Amino acid sequence: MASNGCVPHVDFPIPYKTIQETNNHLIEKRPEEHDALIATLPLEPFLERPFSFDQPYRLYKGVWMSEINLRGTLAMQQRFKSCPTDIFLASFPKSGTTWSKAMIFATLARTNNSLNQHPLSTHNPHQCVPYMEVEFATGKRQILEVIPSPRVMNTHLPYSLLPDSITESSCRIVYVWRDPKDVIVSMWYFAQKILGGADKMVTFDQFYEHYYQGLNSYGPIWNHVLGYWEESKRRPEKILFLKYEHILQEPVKYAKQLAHFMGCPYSETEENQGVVEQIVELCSFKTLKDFDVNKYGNLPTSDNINVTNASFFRKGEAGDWKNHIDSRDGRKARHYY
Ligand code: PAP
Repeated sequence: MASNGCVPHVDFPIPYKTIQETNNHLIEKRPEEHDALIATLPLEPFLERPFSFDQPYRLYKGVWMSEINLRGTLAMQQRFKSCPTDIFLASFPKSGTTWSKAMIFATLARTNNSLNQHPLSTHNPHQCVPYMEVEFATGKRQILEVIPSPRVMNTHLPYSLLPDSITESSCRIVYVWRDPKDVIVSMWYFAQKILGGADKMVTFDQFYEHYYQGLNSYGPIWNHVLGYWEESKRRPEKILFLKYEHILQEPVKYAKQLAHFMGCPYSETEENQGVVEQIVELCSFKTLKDFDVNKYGNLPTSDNINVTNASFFRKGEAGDWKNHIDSRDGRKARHYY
């Protein structure tokens, strides 16, 4: 261990799945110390939720969260210790998390792995980069501690709920956001895949209305984006604020910006050899979607539901909302501008 408690640097990141499999002995009992507090928090006021999981949603400091994520969040706020070299990917769900996980991981993993036999060809990006709240909620706090530096971790928490150890240290945060209308459409289809069809869901109008009112997991989305945007203006060296639609338009430009921000800029030689383009290609929607692991694999989840790796790859485009929202209710759509 390094003197600051962080595990020393390795030349390339190891997929989190591998670290987890070799450190199962570190799994602890699920944290329960905040359950009494959680039980006092307001419950979701709406009867029909998009997901019919057992977990009710609670309102904590203006943010709606499932009880399990909240349990993880409170444990994380209390116990998480960041390292200066940590890189956090923060995002609202369905804003480009999978893609950004792949890009960050591949940017760091570009020296020792041939891009042809890259871990991303055999691991879903979510198996490479952990989702912090869930890891804390399921007793895997100590596994996060043994990830070699530089650790890459993902959170869906708004800036206001991040542990002080993240906001007050010199570690970096990459934030990706997306047109909220496309976020809603993307989540609508994702939920259908998980639940096994639209007939198990609320109607799209109800689903839309929940988001519109901020009554969704990690919602309201507006506060989420605004919190990171404001902080990125204040501390641009701390937060890289990226937009999904911009990356789609100019992936090479943003891949370079990402590497620079992460402290591992591309060398002139790498640029001349086309390494940036290769990484962009490796992480592209089409390449990732076509890997067998993303066609047939599954992810374990905290809610004991079955999430297929394929469910993270649908269209991968900007503006699909026009096929759903305008045709239903143009008045609502215009509120977003
Ligand atoms: P998560 O927050 O649950 O991990 P996230 O990855 O943010 O989900 O969102 C999934 C969306 O990203 C999907 O959008 P869609 O439903 O509108 O199609 C998915 O298709 C898209 N996506 C996944 N990988 C990529 C990629 N490599 N490039 C572009 N878009 C991608």
